[in-house]
Amino acid sequence: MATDRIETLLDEQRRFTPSDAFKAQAHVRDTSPHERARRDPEGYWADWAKQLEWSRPWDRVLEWKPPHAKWFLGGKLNASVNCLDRHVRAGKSGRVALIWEGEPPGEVRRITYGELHADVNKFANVLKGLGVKRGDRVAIYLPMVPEVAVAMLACARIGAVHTVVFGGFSAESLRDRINDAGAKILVTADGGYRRGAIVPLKQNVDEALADTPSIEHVVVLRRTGQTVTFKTGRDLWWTELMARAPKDCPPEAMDAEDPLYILYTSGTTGKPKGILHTTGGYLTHVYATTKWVFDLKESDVFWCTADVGWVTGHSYVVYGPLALGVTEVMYEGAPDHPGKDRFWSICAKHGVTVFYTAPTAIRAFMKWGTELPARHDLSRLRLLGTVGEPINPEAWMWYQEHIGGKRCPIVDTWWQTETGGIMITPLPGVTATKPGSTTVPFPGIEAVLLDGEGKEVKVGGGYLAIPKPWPGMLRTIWGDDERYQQVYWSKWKNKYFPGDGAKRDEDGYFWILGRVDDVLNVAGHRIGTMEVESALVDHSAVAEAAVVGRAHDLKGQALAAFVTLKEGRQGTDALREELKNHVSKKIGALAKPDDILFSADLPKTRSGKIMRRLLKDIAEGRALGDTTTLADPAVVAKLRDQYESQET
Ligand code: 7RM
Repeated sequence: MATDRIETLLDEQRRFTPSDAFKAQAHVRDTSPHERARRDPEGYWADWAKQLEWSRPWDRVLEWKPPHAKWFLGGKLNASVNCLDRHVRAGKSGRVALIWEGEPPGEVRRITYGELHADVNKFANVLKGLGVKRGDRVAIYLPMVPEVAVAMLACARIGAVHTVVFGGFSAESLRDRINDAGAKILVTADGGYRRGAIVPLKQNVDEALADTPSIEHVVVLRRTGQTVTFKTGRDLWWTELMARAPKDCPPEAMDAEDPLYILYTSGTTGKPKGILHTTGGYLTHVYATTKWVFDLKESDVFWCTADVGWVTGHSYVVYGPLALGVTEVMYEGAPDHPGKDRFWSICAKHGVTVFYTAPTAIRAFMKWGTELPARHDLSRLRLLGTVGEPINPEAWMWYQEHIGGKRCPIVDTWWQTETGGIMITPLPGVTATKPGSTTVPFPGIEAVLLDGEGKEVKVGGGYLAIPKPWPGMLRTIWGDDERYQQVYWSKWKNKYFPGDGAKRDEDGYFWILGRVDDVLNVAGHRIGTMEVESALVDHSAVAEAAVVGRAHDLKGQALAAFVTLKEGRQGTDALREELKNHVSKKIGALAKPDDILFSADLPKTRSGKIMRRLLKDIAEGRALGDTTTLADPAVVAKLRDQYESQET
């Protein structure tokens, strides 16, 4: 405890100020935008919105009827026009939008804004030809290939709402998302490459589609060339449809508040939430943050390593960078394929200048050693970013030294699927950074810390809260506005509750501590404990299950599952494997528990609540040395009694 405290104090004192050289070229060099935004937040956001192209101007910037906000009311625009047409019209059609690297080494495609524009127009016509209309939902289950951006922007062009499902999710997860969204079309591929192996996307699709009444057609992209089964009438090849599609597709004029996409994210129940984002405010928010947080210019090569299946891929691979018209890298595969220096070889080869990744990746790079980045020329890098989970100061320092060559500022950006865009972050030419702190809110965003009673904490620990609406905020949970109100807006009056705990230091800097609800963050991926528990009890041997997060060096958190078995079932190693695979099949490999602990009973409070703190202590080796003794009900009972007096 005492050393923790000392380290904290040291962290708070260790500061890095942007160099004069960085400052001199930065978009933002002083705190005047923070002040301007505080004085007139609506005018400030309207100035950002004016940098986009609208086919009709808005009548009003903001309508706030808590907990529902509308931004840029009456305004009309199209996201694909903002990401493509206006750059083409500005004479930038020859500019490279995507430098794509396939996982198999040597495979590179350079796609210009002009080419992307042409493909998006054609694919928009493909979708129209399949009967997709404004407001219809289209599910996308693709690997990290340029076509994923084409499919998303084609939806945006015709006013269809996309819902991208991460390729690592299982058939059942895909089915549930398709059904919740009521998607009419599914866009997928024969397979995708991952660590040299093939992810059988189409096979998962066939399994999922046994029970998805809303799906009318499946568009299949040929990526791996493996043989797949085709259902005549339902399944169609991407290339064949594209070859026949008309070239031009006039964009739909969308209302600023028309839905752009639904993205599912884990919550505290077993059922993922369909986060709904709309058009005008979202695009304004991601445009502004892409420009200022990543300080992007024409000369930059940006690389955000996130998969498009997550919100980071939506906002900082597709909509933000393309709205800004920059050149960016998109990489299909794993960071350690074929070698553990793949990311650095990509950075060197394409001259990446701004690089954005997750702490879990940085910790893996640390483990793999400094020799790997040292082998490559990373001198073009000028700015680094991180997102997804708290970064430990040690990893921050390593990133700064071994990737950034001590010359690159680091932007540690806090935000969520729900917030749409970055919320708390340094501005790289302005903000002094402290390793482990996300620093201060982006101009135009407010954030506070509240205690259990909802009183503001100026310095110290508390719950993070966002007291004012912001342009990129989620508008609702698809099909369940009551849940939207309950999850995010019922803790305090008219303040958004993100579910994170944080502390604030004397300088007003935020240090995000992590989730305070039953949501875990495993390797930067959000997983609900309930989802994993439901998957476990779905197995015929399991009577009851409780899942907790335990500290993990690389992943931040790992999943520990406590399982009680039905009468007559034995807790064997074989069953342990079977249960892990069962979860993988139900949800996806990302939710596979790291540990399965068989327990005679699950310790519960008198009111029947599972004692998660006790389970966490057991999983982390504090409460019980030898976990096998959990098979003895007397041990569980004793632990429960010891802990119950401490639980609140
Ligand atoms: C973008 C994204 C959101 C949750 C959020 C936090 C955690 C994200 C940071 C962070 C500490 C950060 N969306 N989180 N960024 N924690 N520092 N810079 O990750 O919806 O998938 O996850 O991730 O707990 O609530 S997400």
